[in-house]
Amino acid sequence: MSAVIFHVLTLFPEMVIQGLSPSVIGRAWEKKIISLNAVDIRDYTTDRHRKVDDYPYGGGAGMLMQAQPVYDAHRAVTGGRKVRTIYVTPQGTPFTQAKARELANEDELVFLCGHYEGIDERVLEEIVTDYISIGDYVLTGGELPAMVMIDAIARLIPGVLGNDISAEEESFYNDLLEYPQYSRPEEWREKRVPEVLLSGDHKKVMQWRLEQARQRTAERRPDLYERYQEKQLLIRKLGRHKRNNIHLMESLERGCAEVLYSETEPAHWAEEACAETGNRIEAGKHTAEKSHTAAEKHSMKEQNSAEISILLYDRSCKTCMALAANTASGKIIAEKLPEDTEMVIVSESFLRELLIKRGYKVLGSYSQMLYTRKETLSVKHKEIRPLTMEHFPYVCCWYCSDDKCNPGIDDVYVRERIQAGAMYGAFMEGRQVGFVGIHSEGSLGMLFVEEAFRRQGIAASLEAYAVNRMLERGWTPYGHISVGNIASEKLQEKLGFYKAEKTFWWMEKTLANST
Ligand code: 9D3
Repeated sequence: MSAVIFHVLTLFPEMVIQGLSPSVIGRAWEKKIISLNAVDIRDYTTDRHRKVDDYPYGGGAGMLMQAQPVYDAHRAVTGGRKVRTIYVTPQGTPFTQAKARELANEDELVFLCGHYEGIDERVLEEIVTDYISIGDYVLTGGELPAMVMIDAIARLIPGVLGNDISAEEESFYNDLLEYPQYSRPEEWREKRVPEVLLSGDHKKVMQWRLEQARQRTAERRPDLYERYQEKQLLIRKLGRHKRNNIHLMESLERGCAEVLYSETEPAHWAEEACAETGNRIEAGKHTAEKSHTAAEKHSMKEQNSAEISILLYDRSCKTCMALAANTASGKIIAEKLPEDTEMVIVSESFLRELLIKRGYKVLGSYSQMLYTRKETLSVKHKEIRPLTMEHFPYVCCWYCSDDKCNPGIDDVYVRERIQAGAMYGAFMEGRQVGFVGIHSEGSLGMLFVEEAFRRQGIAASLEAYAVNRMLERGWTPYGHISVGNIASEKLQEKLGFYKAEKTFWWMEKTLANST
């Protein structure tokens, strides 16, 4: 993978370069993980006085940037290719972390910085794909906003910040502001560090921090706090069927998923659905037997088992998780599925069928297993550590080669997981013999041990190690195991995992996309 390129079209190129060079972003540039290209729009003017502005038609204060130099500068950078082009403007949509995540997936970005009172609308129509502002206040130009966005986007690119699970996923209390922190000395200007932090009681410390984070958020960001409370309510409701819903709960808890749809009181729908079938039976007793095929009966049972319908979307890995209490909400969910969704995890057969009609295909069926205890596991095999890119060929050799065995897994994905610090390897006297990983949507998986090194507890150690890493982050470890992979199920059970009653289907968007 080549470096992600940030082009900036501006009248002040040195401002952008000098602003970003001394920072972490500058170091990433040196390491060739990213590349910065500041282009002086003035270099592209055809005016012999190097003029790039003129008066606005219809009158009004100030000057406008002309279309021609902007267009030619853009053309010089893109060579006519379609490249995501962001006009930084006070008239744009506010920049958010979600937007940063979205843009971090691009290989190349162009930022256009305006000056004077703006830019001739015609060139904007030709080249701009996104209009973005950084907030409701007035600056003197678009350079600082472009730098702000580049900083926020670049730090999400694997390798820019270093090799641990990214700062993004690191935070314990997503959706809340950070708790207050203290360092030495214990007492400063008669202010003591809160006693609980000196107690050494890890559990108490966590509780105190969560409470502080809550209070702070409620006080300073009531908007965030309201969303947090709504999510917490959903998590509590999903918790009534924890084994079946842990993937949804964890996505919400870890803050990686947006709620695109939720319906927590569909009980009356389920009743209606039952009443309907009931009526049908009353209306034509002689056809009643025939009208209930095995599939229908199964579907009715499914309809009654979940009292929540929910659609979650993890933008970073373009993965949806859905739970539908009944076919009516199933239809709503199928409709609300974002255009760019690549994977969907479902557990209702009617939802699976709806998705097949929408151009998704089943990758495989899986059992969901979760580890609900808080205690870390003992890791017998000692040589286990996070993988770096030097181990990439090994993982690819054993994991990406077999398409049938590992659907949906490719070397791009493996690279991303390693760089996210989410893969761990087992070694024997320095030689790698296996690995395990945490998937982008949060489940434990990718377990592999070389044939010659099996039956020595290395797989169990790898799993235990990954479980411990997840527990450290305050996560509930869970994983998806191919239905029928008894060996893996047995291993998980031995470690203390429980299996959900439901079966889960992983579905992938097919190229031939029907509507
Ligand atoms: C008189 C109309 N002004 C709009 C409020 C004109 C104007 C003011 C400031 C035009 C450009 C600018 C310079 N600002 C940006 O280019 C800019 C910006 C900002 O000022 N605030 C927040 N986000 C951004 S992104 C680009």
